[in-house]
Amino acid sequence: MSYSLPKLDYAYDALEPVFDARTMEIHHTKHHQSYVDKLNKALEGHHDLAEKSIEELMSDLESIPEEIRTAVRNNGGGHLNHSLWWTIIGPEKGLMPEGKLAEAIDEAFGSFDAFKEKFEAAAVGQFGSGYGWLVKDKSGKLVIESTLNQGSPLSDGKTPLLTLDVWEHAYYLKYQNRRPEFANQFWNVVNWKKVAEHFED
Ligand code: MN3
Repeated sequence: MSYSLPKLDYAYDALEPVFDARTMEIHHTKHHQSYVDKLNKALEGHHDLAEKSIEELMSDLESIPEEIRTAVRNNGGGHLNHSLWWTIIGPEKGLMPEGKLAEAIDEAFGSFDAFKEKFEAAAVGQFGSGYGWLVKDKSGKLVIESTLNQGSPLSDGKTPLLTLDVWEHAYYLKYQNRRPEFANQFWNVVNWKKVAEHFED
């Protein structure tokens, strides 16, 4: 068994004008594919590990043999993080959190606007490449954090709900150095229905 690139539920141009089609296509078919290929390569000869789901693999990095652990952390993280990323964005514009998720956001951050401000600050402020996150911690509390490179909160025992990829490959063609504008535009394409599913899991 080996890992494979997930299909998207929408066309590459479906998120225009927020995310341009060219960026979406390169991001999916080149960047994400490359993480999948390098992960499969790293796991050649480790069939027991390659049988695991990507979530299982990344939630127990300590059990990965040391000689391939860095490759799995980087490329398994790349596969896991992008697999989540494609699901929490979508063509339905202007969605908002609802129900229990909306209540939990208000409770943790005071308001939806306060949450957005804090999340954007975490994502925009991540030095170099990485991600901003909304996660559910072990006690079920909502927390905002950022990770470097392809680090995943799942490897720290947290449940990722929402993420913003702030690697330059995610925005440079359209936004160049304007990461704050990209982060602000991101809210227009968040698929809050999917975020709620991850929250309720
Ligand atoms: Mn990316």
